Amino acid sequence: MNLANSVLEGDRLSLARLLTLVENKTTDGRTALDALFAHTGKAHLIGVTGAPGTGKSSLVSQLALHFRKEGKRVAIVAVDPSSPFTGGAVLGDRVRMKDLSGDPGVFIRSMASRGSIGGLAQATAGVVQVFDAAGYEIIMIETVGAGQSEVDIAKLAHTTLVVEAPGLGDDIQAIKAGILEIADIIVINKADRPGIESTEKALKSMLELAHPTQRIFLHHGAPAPLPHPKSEEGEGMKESKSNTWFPPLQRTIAIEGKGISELAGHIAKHDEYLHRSGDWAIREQARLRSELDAALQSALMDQFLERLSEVHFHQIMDQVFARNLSPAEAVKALMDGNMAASRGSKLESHETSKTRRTK
Ligand SMILES: Nc1nc2c(ncn2[C@@H]2O[C@H](COP(=O)(O)OP(=O)(O)O)[C@@H](O)[C@H]2O)c(=O)[nH]1
Ligand SMILES: [Mg+2]
Repeated sequence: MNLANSVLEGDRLSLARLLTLVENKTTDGRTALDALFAHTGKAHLIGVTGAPGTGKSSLVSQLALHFRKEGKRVAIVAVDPSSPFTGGAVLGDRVRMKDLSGDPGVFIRSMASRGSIGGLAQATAGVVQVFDAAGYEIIMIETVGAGQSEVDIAKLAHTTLVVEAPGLGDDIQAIKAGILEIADIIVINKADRPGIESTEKALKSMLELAHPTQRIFLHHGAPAPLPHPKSEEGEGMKESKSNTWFPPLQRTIAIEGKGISELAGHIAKHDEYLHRSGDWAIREQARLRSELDAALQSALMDQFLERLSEVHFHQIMDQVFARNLSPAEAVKALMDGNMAASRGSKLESHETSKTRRTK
């Protein structure tokens, strides 16, 4: 039976099986992804990132409940590269997400952490594509905001929420400027906790510093007019009528479900903004372009290696070790050698590659 088709028909068991195949980067998974590709591009991908303990999982659960009330199907992808096993944190998340279990309109998937961080981002992208094709309108991706891997995963998202909370160390410097740069919406969770005022104040001033220069949308090459970033409490830093988006700040108390519908409102506004400004298409194209580049690079590398004579490669390497050839010269020699090989004896190199493959 065709796995891709049963996923399109809404079969949950097939969906779970395909997610595993895709996560493990199997050939069957790849084939199914190819078949599903034409059905993707509809979902709103929402990244949720921030330090451990800020309340990301609690927020994601609450948002999922909210979107379910709007009748939308919701997929949740939890990514935690810092934990080598699918234990602890993820299990806790699962328990907390119990309100959602049993709802056929919700699918929760934890990414097992294996292989390289780049590999994790790639596997996550595949899993997200499967959910998209399977008709999940909202896909939330929870990542621990710690470094480049999260930034890579955040690039997948149309809308990125950065979650902060008071009391996670008094030092506001701990809030990485880098993570604010990827924020479309800033959530200050645990608004029931002391220190909320100063956390919010610090975030506001960091945002005002960061934004005038960094997030101006260039419309036909000309800078968009700058809206005034400061206004009354609660009304500040929202999107203006122009093609510019200033990340709004939203307070929430995830454990009490407070601020959730306001947060969902900001998400809806960002969605609207992305379409109005043309940013949605720009983000989609940039993402597909980099996917294409990565696939092309690896295909070219495979093709190159297939034609490469191992003996020749080691000879060249030895020359580099002896510092007779620079790495750049070595590459040139290898490329020239391969070109000659493919020109001279296409048949023969085909034979060698065949034998090499069957080994
Ligand atoms: N006081 C308070 N605690 C919260 C709030 N949101 C989450 N928590 C608690 O903070 C802890 C970490 O939450 P979790 O959602 O797992 O955070 P994550 O690590 O960012 O996914 C849990 O014990 C939650 O119950 C909140 O708004 N207020
Ligand atoms: Mg979590």
